[in-house]
Amino acid sequence: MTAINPVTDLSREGDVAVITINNPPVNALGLLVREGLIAALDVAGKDAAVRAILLICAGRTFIAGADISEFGKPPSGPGFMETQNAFDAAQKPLVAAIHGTALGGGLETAMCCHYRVAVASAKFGQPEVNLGLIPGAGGTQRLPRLAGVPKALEMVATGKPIGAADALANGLIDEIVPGDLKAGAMDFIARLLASGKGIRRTRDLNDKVTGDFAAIFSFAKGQNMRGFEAPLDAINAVEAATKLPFDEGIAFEQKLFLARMMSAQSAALRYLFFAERKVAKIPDVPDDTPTLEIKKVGIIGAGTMGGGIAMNFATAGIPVTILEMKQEALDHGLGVVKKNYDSSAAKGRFTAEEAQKRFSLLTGTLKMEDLGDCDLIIEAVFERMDIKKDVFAKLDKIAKPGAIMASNTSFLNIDEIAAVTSRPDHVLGLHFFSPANVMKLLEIVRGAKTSKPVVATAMKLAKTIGKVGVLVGVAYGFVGNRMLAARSVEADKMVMEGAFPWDIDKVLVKFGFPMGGFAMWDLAGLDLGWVKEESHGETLRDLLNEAGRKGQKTGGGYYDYDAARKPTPSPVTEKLLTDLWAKKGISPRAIPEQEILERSLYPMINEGAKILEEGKASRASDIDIVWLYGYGFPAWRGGPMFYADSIGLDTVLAGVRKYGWTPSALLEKLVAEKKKFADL
Ligand code: T1G
Repeated sequence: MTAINPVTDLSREGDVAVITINNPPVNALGLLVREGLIAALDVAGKDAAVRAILLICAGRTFIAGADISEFGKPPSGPGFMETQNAFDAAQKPLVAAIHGTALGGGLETAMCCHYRVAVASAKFGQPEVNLGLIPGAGGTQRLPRLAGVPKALEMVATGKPIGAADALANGLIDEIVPGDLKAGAMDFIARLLASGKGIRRTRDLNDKVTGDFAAIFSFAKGQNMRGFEAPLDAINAVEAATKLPFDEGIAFEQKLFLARMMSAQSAALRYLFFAERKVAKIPDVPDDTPTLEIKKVGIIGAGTMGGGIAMNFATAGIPVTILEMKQEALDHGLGVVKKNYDSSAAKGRFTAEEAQKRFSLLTGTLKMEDLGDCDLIIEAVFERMDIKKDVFAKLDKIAKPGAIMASNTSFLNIDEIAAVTSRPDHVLGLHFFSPANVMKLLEIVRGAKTSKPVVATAMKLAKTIGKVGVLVGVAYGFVGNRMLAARSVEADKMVMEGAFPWDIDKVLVKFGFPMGGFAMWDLAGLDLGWVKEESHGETLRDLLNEAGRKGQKTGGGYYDYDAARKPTPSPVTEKLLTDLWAKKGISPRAIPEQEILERSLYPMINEGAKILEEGKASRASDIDIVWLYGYGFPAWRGGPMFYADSIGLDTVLAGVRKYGWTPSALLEKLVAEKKKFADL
């Protein structure tokens, strides 16, 4: 075994040279790896005793992509082009042995080999669009040559990985090896050498990129990308593989890749890639903080939220006891869960057996005592403090010692709830977002007395159930809803100045949100938090509720909805609003789009700055992750705080002052010091 460099070893086993990459944690294709590959290929190529070369990786995965932390820095040493040219120059059969996730530059490196074998659990992807990039190491030219244009388009435009069976079926890999990867690969090489097949450069394979692909490309280009630029560039680069000779196609790819690398959208997405991983780092809770084992979960309330929350744990294989007050409510709640699982199975997301297995982990009860053996109990009852206090006081007497008691409250004070128990150190908030079994965000609300092991347990549990857990402090609405409230107040004001709800939503959708705030209210239900006795027709929302228009669930709210729930501006809402203006003597004015955008985003940013000031979030990028996963903030804009940095905090502060809001002291301080949120 020769150490080519710290991350690259070269050994010879019989007449096979074995290049082993060992660059933890994911064997990223960083400078040392590129240098090591080029050097190892050179040495192996010159060794007369070598008849074939095997590329394999140590650790958890094959090369999982370029080293994202290198991006945005001046290039040094051999780049992706020199590396792939070294592979193309090889005169001996090159075989890649793949396990884990061959992604981005990793899959591109494997495709520079002449053959590829993999274990059945391996995954293959070109996720570059998720970073606002396109494959930049020949992937757009080699992938269609191996897997065909349709599969290549699907992979580069969506960034979604495929499994080994799919890869084999489409010709991306040559064999799935049973058992030990290396042994299987060596056996493949022995058969390859015996067959006399020799080298097979991917660049020379043209069958799958020859033909008429006009229809498939025009369909792919016609998809709504909501202002996100990378997918279209990726599609154009793959199309070049069907129109240009290989080297010209590579040059075309490189031009687009470099442009994307320099783009603001890619900078935002690369920022989010690391931001999402940073949320797990809690300044005063070390990574080695002991955690509690969660073997059984109790849920109080089998409503929409309780049922959805329960599904997260059952899907992760954790048994759940779900408590309701009445049998009818319990049966209904469990029935909804069963329907959800069965419809997912019917859509092929998983098998009917898997659906049944998950559902069988749910046990219904009407007795709170049955939660006595749960390690974690989550309350998901009405959003009223008196009801929650009553539940926690009772739960405190039943939950076993060491059990964690959590509230799914969206707004309320966790410290107040914890105070009615004898163990506030085991109380916190687990704020799921509706639909709880779908939305990835989980706000983990740390009470003043919540212990560090309980915090660490919650953060770890978030990962177990496939959520992005963000630690937040106790404040009305925590982080996401607190900032949403600031936006909603201003939106309601604009409605009372002359804007229709759809005028405001349109601006947010154009900015890149999947839907505007009013459409979101229609989805959640206008009666959420609405109290009939306190409603006097003073606002559009009151009038709509009083007219029974509670949103999608009643077929109409701010918008009218057809059977497919497609929204259209409602003449009923228009009439209610114009009558309200008249009643209040308001002369409606058309509000310019830029003003609507500023009055939608700046209040959120200002509130985010206050949250940071108060220490209710660990860092600005955590706030961006909340908005990405909780509210669909367009990822290619980085999140409200990243966006604020990108347009300049002085611009935001000037807007805050122009519209007469109280500026955050932190925002004023950063502007005075010419700093950004990213500098915190
Ligand atoms: N570069 C640098 N660091 C990376 C990395 C990467 N590509 N991938 C992961 N890490 C770090 C991550 O920050 C974390 O660090 C640790 O590894 C574990 O990651 C030329 C230009 C591979 C599926 O987009 O999807 O190739 O926090 O927590 O959940 O065309 O990481 O421990 O210090 O995510 O098991 C394309 C990105 C790049 C793959 C593993 N490749 N990575 O998931 O662990 S662009 C990607 C992932 C490219 C070419 C283009 C996941 C994973 P720390 P983790 P995981």
